[in-house]
Amino acid sequence: MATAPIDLRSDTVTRPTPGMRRAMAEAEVGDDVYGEDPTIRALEARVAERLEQEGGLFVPSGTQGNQLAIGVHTRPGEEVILEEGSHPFNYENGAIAALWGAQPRTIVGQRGILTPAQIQAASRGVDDHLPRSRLLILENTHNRGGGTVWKPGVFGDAVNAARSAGLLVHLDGARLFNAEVAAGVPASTWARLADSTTVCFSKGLGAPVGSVLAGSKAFIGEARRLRKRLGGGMRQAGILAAACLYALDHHVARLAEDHENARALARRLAEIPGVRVELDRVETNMVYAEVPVSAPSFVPRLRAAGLLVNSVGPHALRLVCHLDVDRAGCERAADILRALLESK
Ligand code: TLP
Repeated sequence: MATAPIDLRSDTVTRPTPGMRRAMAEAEVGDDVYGEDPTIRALEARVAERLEQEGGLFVPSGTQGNQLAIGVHTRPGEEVILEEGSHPFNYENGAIAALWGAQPRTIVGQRGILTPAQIQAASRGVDDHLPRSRLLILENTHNRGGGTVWKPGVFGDAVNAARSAGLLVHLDGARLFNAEVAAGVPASTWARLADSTTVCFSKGLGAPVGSVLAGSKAFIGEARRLRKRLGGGMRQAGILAAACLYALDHHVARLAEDHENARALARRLAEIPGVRVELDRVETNMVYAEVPVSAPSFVPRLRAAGLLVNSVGPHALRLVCHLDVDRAGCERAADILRALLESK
């Protein structure tokens, strides 16, 4: 029997576990557009409490959470400052401009991390010629940065710089629980400093669908209106929220395993002649590796050999560890990659 491929393209590929499926099957549900789904309400309250926010809003995706935040915080023509490799700038299909008419202004960070001086320099003064700088978006962990964790003090300094410049702050915390586990401090350490935060359950936490956008009561009221406009009002979606609640209870602490697996994978890849991995960049569940061949043409060869990864540059691959791949799977992944490179 052929063995199943090892899928390290993303932590979004996880499948719900039997326990999660049972929780989904047993979920109490109602019509959430009427605000009557008790499981969704419970999830929103749990997340809000964990992030030290007044309220939460269940949304289908991290993208929708981020975009609702941008929609509430900005007006057309205003400027959104964000890191050049950030998700909302690169992977949300131009939504900042298309949906809200806001203008992105990017800063090149160090592995996704921005300094107060950079934030200050990117914020504009008041002048009839200039767009109004309105919102700063920070990403934790930073995906393109390597799954980087913002040190709490450094994050605090960035937020202070934003405040001095009169900016609101949104935190894209798609993998905020990875940061929590890696840094050993609660997710609220970062979220309580921001005006809004998105967290995702469909990444390393293993739920099939679902994110929560958190913020003040007034912010959530506005986000709820915009969610309806985007067609994001869901009905008996407690069946999905149940998976997210299950993930909060059972899948947060185990993220440490994914982080250890990523480090082990990175070390093994770094031993392959011609492969370059910055080991100190592996802070959570992601490994970025440079290979001595064309990454886009290497990916289909890896797939044929039973390893799925994404190419993210001419020579760059991204490998993401998650709950569906154990240590042995990660080691096998490195062995497949080595064997193919040696046979080239
Ligand atoms: N990231 C996905 C792809 O879209 C790139 C991945 O495989 O990593 N913020 C961050 C930091 C993300 O990494 C992602 C997903 C999102 C937001 C969007 O979440 P979804 O996919 O739920 O819209």
